[in-house]
Amino acid sequence: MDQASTPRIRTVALVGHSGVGKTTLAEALLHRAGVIPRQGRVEDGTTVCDTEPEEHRRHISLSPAVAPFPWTASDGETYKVNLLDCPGYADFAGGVDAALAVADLAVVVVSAVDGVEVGTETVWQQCAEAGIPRLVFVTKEDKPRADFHRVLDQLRATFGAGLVPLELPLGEEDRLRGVADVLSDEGLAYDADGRHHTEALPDDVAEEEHRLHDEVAEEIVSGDDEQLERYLSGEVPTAAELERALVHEVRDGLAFPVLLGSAVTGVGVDRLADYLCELGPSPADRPVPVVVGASGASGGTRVDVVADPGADPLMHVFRTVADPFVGQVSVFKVITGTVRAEERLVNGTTGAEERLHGLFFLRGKEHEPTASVVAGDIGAVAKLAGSPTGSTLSRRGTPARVAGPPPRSTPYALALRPVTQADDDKLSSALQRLVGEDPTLAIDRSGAQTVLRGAGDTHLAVALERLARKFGVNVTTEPVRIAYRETIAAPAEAEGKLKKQSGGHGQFAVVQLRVSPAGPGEGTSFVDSVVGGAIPRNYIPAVERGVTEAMAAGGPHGFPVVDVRVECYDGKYHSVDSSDMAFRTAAAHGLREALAKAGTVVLEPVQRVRVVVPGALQGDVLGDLSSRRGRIVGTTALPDGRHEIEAMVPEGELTRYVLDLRSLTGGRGTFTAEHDHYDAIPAHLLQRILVPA
Ligand SMILES: Nc1nc2c(ncn2[C@@H]2O[C@H](COP(=O)(O)OP(=O)(O)OP(=O)(O)O)[C@@H](O)[C@H]2O)c(=O)[nH]1
Ligand SMILES: [Mg+2]
Repeated sequence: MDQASTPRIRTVALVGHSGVGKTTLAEALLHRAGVIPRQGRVEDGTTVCDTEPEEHRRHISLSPAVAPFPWTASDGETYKVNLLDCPGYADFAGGVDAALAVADLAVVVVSAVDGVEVGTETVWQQCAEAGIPRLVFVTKEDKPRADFHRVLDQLRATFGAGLVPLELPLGEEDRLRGVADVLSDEGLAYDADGRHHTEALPDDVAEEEHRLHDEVAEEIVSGDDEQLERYLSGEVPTAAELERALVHEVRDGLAFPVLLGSAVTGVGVDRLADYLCELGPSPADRPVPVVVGASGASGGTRVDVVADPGADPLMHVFRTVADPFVGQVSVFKVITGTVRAEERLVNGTTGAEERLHGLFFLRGKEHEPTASVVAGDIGAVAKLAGSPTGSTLSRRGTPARVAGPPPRSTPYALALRPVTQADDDKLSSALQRLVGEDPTLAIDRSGAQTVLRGAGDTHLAVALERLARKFGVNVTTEPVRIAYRETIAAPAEAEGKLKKQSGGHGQFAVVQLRVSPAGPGEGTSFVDSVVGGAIPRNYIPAVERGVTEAMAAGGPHGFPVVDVRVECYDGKYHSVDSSDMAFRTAAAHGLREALAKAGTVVLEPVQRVRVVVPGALQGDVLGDLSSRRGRIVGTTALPDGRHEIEAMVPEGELTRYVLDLRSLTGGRGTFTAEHDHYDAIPAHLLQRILVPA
């Protein structure tokens, strides 16, 4: 593929609800642009963008795939379009974040049959938060029950002002044969290979098209002062003039053109490519905020960097792939300057130098070598030593950092059990590489368990399949154990005694302990109130150690002991047979005795949960939280009509909450949860959590 110039690059993220047709649309664009001889199918696992077996098995995309193609648009210019085909499934929303962080335009793909879905709303919100200009492509117009008008109404009802339909369908469902161009008032009929020719508008469309043309023209000129003035003086703007005005409104996020077609029949696909090039911003139109002047993770000054191929190189790694052949591949965007093969650049956070061995362009899993990658373009390089996703590389002495997308929460977790010793030996480095490839995963420890955290059950299932396939590590999973704790509700005293004196070097130690409840969250404390040398000073640390170890080892129910004040107020020793070990052991005995006497209460961790849902679903969510022993703290109406519910819910009731909330709210509910405090677990539930000894 020829080297493109920065102003002619268009980096476009395809986003939308799962199964809406993004990967198929990418395939249709690549085929129409002539970079692939045949159009693959998702069902056959033959598309350019769905490359992994895990994707083929599920017929869904799991991570953002890069697929560039050259396009000569109707303005006669040749562009390079970098498609970023994003996953639609909720668990993989992190992949959308990563793509939106480097895209200059998003195409929100909507099905002409299913209309606006929850995934459509989610990506629209993501684009709005990332400040990304948007087009809408209504696809699947060839399918039964396709209804463009219904979908357009839904789009306007859901997303408000700014939706500008530039096309109307000529026929729909199996009678789809083309589109009416609303700016030029022409009919465009398509033949079998996705090429169109103009024709007069058929009567059944003409009247509506003219009405829509006027509506759209008015909407477009109202966003452009100069055009508005001429329009009000009775001048009719040409299609080209309207398109020119639209360019700015799209770039400023004021207008969202709506196009239509079918990725299977090819109707409208070439027009989409034209509009991506003619209406979409180039990288030079969208300066990138960069923090410069400070090596390391903090400090520095924020500047907006404009993509300039002549400037010093600055590149940002937005994706990392563990490739079976070349090892680790880092996919990057050149923020400014031109990155050349064999260049040496420095990681702005770690200060480490990286040598760029061999650059290439990625298309799905295909690699196309290149000597350089210019400002605004997307390239890839293998074997960077220490620059994971999110890293920024620049010339030595000019450290810089590009802020990546905000980290996502990981509400779903599983504990991993390696199948064999070999698996166990490889586990931790394999997990590091897995997380390196997918930064929306997190590794954690809960007691002795190794825990993998992510967005949901599919996310973790895919991660474990990759762990086995890519890194050769097999594991089984089990639920993450909840970190229960124990404490006492009443004071007690007990003696801890160790006496083994049957000739030779014996062992002797006696401690008198008093335990009393401390306040919630106060932790444990040890007080030495021994007087008169009943226990020599040098043995007191051993007593304290014995007490602390016994509390960590667990109370009568086997859970670590918290919020207890332990006082050692007396004891006995033997000048020969006493030792640190003897007092440690006696102290541990004594503490267990005292806890058993006092009686312990099992505490469960309680999380502060904030759930955001559409108002209509608030009641269901409140009821569900109460059924999880949740205590509602409050509810707040949000400006966008949604409601935030705050509640305290035992952690043990939330292990599958991300999945349950998704099904309860049809995917429209989101939540965050953080540890807040411990609370006594109700007696009737104690049996359920006790691990059989
Ligand atoms: N008839 C018809 N089917 C389509 C069209 N576009 C996609 N499909 C079918 O819709 C299904 C889903 O298509 P995908 O391209 O995988 O959808 P996606 O948006 O990439 O899905 P995710 O990767 O899960 O987000 C496949 O069976 C496609 O064959 C279209 O324009 N017309
Ligand atoms: Mg897909």
